[in-house]
Amino acid sequence: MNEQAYLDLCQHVLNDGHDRHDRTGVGTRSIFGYQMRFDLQQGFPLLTTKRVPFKLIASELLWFIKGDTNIRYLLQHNNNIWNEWAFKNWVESDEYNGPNMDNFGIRAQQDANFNAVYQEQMALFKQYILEDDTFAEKFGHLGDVYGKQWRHWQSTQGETIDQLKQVIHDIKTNPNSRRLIVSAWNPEDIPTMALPPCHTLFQFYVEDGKLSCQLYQRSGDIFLGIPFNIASYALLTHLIAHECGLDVGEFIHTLGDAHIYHNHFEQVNTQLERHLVDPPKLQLNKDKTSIFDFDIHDLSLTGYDPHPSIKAPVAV
Ligand code: UFP
Repeated sequence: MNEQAYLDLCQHVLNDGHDRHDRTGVGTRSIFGYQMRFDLQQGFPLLTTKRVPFKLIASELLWFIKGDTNIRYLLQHNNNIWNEWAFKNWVESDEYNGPNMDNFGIRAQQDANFNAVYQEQMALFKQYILEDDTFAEKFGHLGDVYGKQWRHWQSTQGETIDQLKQVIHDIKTNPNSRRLIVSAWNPEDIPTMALPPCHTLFQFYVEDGKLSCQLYQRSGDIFLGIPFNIASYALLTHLIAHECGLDVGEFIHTLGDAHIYHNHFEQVNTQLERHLVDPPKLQLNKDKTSIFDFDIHDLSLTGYDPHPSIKAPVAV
């Protein structure tokens, strides 16, 4: 079973990882360099030992594919995963005249009174983004994130490179190529990015009518981040295979610093005690041929009957 590869990673890091300090101050147990393989013919690799929210993963991926970097699309799909980054733009701007929001991330976790005020401001922010075009244009953009690098990489010559379109064209016309690569790691942009890309580079490989994809992820939060990343790239592989008239092969997940945060140990142990169930299956709308035309209603999962979700604090 595909999911066993993920559970083996968890167990390996718990047993053999190094306890280290990290940027967030939480501390992790970590290893360097690891690889998991998921045979996409065996079912869609959304974890079953805890519920993982597929719709959030799908709407975020469609947002990347569109080359969109404004959170408005995500909010229209009830997806709040990038809100804090855009909210920061607003509360640090001259136009913000509400209560002080310095260090809102940490304070909201530690102080219930502050959290209530923060939630109010966040609700207002979301409303403005959704209802006011000028406001959304000003404060909804996240800058140099995945959508920009995949679809609108800026060259020093002032040209825009559409890596995703190019790689799809190359898979169709030159499937044996060893250059089927999309890179989100743009050294020039790193200093101005809130979070330098975790999924840094991916490559495709075509064999026997099947499309495989390998991702190099420089940094992986094993409990919260990696389950999302596996499903996101599995979905991307399905979508591109669909457009190229190929079957799906494997998703190969190669990790740099793979870590479990010290405040996730209990959750990981709970998950490790659970039994695997059959993975779901993915259905794509056959009437759509280009991945750039897909929307959330063109994707569905059947047979997803996981164990309940497990809550854990996000390290910021
Ligand atoms: N992280 C993931 N997957 C992602 C993402 C972030 O695991 O897709 F965006 C985690 C990895 C790490 C933190 O724990 O977020 C990023 O911190 P750093 O930049 O210090 O590696």
